[in-house]
Amino acid sequence: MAFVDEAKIKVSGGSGGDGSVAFHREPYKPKGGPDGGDGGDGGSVILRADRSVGTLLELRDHPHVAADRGGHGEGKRRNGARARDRIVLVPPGTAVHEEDGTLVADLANEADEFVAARGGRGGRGNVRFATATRRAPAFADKGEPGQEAWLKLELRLLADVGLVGFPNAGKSTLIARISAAKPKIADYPFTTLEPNLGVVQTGDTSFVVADIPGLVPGASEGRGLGHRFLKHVSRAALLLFLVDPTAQDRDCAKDVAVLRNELAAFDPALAERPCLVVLTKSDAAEDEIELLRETYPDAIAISSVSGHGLDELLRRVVAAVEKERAEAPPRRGYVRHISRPEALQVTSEGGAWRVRWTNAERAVAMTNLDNEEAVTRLQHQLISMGVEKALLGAGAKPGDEVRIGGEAFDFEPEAPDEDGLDDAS
Ligand SMILES: Nc1nc2c(ncn2[C@@H]2O[C@H](COP(=O)(O)OP(=O)(O)OP(=O)(O)O)[C@@H](O)[C@H]2O)c(=O)[nH]1
Ligand SMILES: [Mg+2]
Repeated sequence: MAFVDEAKIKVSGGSGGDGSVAFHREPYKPKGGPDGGDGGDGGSVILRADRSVGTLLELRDHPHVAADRGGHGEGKRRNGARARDRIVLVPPGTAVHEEDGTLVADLANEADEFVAARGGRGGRGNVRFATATRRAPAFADKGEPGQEAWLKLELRLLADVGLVGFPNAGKSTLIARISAAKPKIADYPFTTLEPNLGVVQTGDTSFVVADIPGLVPGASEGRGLGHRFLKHVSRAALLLFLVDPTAQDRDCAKDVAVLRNELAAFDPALAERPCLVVLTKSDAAEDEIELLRETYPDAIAISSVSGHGLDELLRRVVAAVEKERAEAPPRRGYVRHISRPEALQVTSEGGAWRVRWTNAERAVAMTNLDNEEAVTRLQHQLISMGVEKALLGAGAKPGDEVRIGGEAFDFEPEAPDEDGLDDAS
């Protein structure tokens, strides 16, 4: 399966169901009271980190995610059904950005959740609008529209151990030998084009190894491929620097210094990470390895072909991973709850007035504009919210066009009255 580490998705919460306009009917009783029930709430779109998912492929191919709308209310005070939330599984390590790049959630651990688009509230049925002076309200709320947003998801693999090395150093061969990963292996550079993850099981400990494309000098300026994938090892507890003693085109004694430079240019913290130097292909390069020992006295020599040195390598890796796990607190994923203070705004727009304010837009969206009573109530709501005052303050004149959300109205200002219709709830 292809590895996909970025996806842009559109999430849409379900709208609330409409409230019902209904009147009680019973044989021989001519005038029943209102009994229209409320609409149900719409479902929310929720992103949840789950280990059963390894890539963002599915979301990249199906970027539109919508939750169902709530059921409509009905007569006899029957409320509409609440829609179920739509749960979208993403790999642990998925970071969520808004369109402008703001990081809003980091779903780092299993079961971390983020409400990506809230469903709309159900509209109230006409039974809820009955008062002493308005016994037979012939209107109800429409359901509130669900939230919508474009989000950018970015996957940072949660590798415990990152394999870092020049192209052809033997990274993929090593991961294939110690885990069930089956990467492509070949005797030319840049064989690996996408990161491979492998789970290594040794005794009671299992850990995740990431094999990323080879780094070359200048990778941090965009040369080669490896740099783009360095983020996948940015959370690794341990880095293995793989040095290929058989390389002919360079001085291998300088490999680790060059690799470390490239890491530092990407993220200085990465260059400070605990690391082990691994001299590869020991079956084919005994003499060269002896020479390299002067530069890398603590290095482990291995052969992924003969198996030489692999037990010792795994022992040292497990010790480092366990030490890191014992010391490090569980990684904190987080969800930011952003509340953007929002002011009522009136601007002129092509000969009309545009009102921008979520509260007013929601009130309009929830009003059935074909119903005169409902429109009267909306007008009183807008007055008590201060919309009329703001329009007058901006210079609106009677008869001017006023746009709120997707609707347009004629401006007919009136002073707030006391007939009990004001309820801006
Ligand atoms: N003799 C010998 N050859 C090896 C060993 N490990 C890897 N090789 C060979 O080295 C070549 C490169 O191996 P890869 O595992 O593809 O190297 P890589 O580091 O993943 O390379 P890129 O993906 O291009 O960065 C292949 O021809 C392997 O067969 C080893 O332990 N002994
Ligand atoms: Mg490779």
